[in-house]
Amino acid sequence: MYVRKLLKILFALLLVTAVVVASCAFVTSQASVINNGHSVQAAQPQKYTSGVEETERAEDSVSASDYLTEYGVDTDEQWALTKLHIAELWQEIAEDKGIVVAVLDSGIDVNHEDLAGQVIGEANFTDSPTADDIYGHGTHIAGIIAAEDNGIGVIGIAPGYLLLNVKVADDRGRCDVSDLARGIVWAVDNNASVINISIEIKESTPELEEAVQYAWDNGALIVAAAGNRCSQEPVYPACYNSTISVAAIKEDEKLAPLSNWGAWVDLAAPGYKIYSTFPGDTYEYESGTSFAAAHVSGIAALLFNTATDTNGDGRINDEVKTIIEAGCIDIGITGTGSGLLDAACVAALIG
Ligand SMILES: [Ca+2]
Ligand SMILES: [Ca+2]
Ligand SMILES: [Ca+2]
Repeated sequence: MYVRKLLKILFALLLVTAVVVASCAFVTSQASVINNGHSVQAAQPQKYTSGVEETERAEDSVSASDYLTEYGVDTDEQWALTKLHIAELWQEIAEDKGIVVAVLDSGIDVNHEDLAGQVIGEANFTDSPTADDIYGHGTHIAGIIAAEDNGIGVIGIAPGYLLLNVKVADDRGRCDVSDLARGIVWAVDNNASVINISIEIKESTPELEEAVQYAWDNGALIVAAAGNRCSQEPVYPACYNSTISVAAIKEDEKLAPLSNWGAWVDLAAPGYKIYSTFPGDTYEYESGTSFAAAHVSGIAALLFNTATDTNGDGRINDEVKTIIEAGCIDIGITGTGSGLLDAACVAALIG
């Protein structure tokens, strides 16, 4: 009798867990899951060392990667920065006015050597006892967006920018949709201009929709992963109108394995074998639309420095969104919206 009761409880617990996972799966993370059998090797931490070799290469010809090398980027590790032509935008936007980016994820290793001092606020909406990143996903996102230009590790799209650590996914990468909604509101109330959400939810809820609307009405821009189900089925919050939904491409400009696509996708960005920060002063490669979204969030953060309220509605998230969606190039992939985001196009639009 006792055993039967115990089994019943166990079964109930399993059921609850399954519901949570199904309602809100984390976009990506473990390479084995997201790469569909294509294994991605985790790299040893590598330090940037400036040297003669890089300088000489920069003088040979003037290409996007040569510009990046001058900025101290290892273009082999960070191929995405070359693909995005990010240096073109860095040249246009020199000043950081203190733009804040919220990372709604599994937490951030706030003591990471390549993110130190950048997290200015944190909140934990999960059952985990800590806002720290045990799972690893959020720290990787944070590094793509804002890792410091400090001669070590990697360089983020918006290097050294201020971050909010908003933990809405637990230490196994699972997220409750209500926690996500509360995290969005918290991020807006704590002055986030950009909100990165690399989480996919199958169905909209009124609470989530309301939170996303609250962000838009208050001048914040949400960038969300299109999801990794290799499907055209919409996911949330990516699918909402005010949100920029991002599919993932590989270096060859083909859709990344498992990346969603569809009429509801706004654009694409690099999201395959992306090298970035990982908890404990380490660095790893990850793949998925999560990381594609992070690149777009970084570019959005840069743009918040220069965009002006041309339509006079009192906020600039609409202008930033318009510039980003116009700053894409067609890569001939159905269901990737405006195409591949290109910082050179973006720079031309604001220059
Ligand atoms: Ca760095
Ligand atoms: Ca959208
Ligand atoms: Ca406006």
